[in-house]
Amino acid sequence: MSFELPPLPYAYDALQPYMSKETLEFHHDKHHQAYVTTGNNLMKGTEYEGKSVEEVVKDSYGNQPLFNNAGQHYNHIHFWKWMKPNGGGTKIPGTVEKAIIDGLGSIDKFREDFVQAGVTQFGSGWAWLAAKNGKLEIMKTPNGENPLVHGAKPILGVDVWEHSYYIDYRNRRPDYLKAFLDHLVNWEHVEKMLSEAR
Ligand code: MN3
Repeated sequence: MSFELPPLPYAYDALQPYMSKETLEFHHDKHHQAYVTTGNNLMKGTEYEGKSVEEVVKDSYGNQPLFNNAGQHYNHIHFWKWMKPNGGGTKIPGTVEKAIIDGLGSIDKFREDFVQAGVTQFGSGWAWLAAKNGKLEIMKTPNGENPLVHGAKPILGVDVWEHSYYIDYRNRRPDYLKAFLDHLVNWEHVEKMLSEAR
């Protein structure tokens, strides 16, 4: 099975003013497409052909060129679904709210630590809410890495590569992260990832 670029689950201008049409055109059509194309070229004729995206991510850890592209493909498949128009805020499905409180203490603590993880990820990478050993925790990873290679399952992730926010926020990464939590998070996809992690 080769990688395929999934269509965005909403219109390119649907997340404005928090994420612009221009950002999504570059981020989805150029950056995500490049991970798909490069990943497919690197997998051609190898043992990785025929594996699921998750398997390729886990099995290629250490094989950096393929891992970087497979990781980014997996991360972006979910990143598009982790956002929606009129999302975000603290109207969180009950199962997710309970799991966050059990793992992190409170919704406020989750918000604070998630933003902090994104702000302090030096250079390119991701901030995560992930399930590990039956509990939710905050993680951050560099480049295309994700919780799958750290014995955890991603529940919510945010891209902190500059290509995700520089057009709209310039260098203000904290403002981007706050807007993501307040206006963009698709809590229904978070709930789905949580139920699949259990
Ligand atoms: Mn990206």
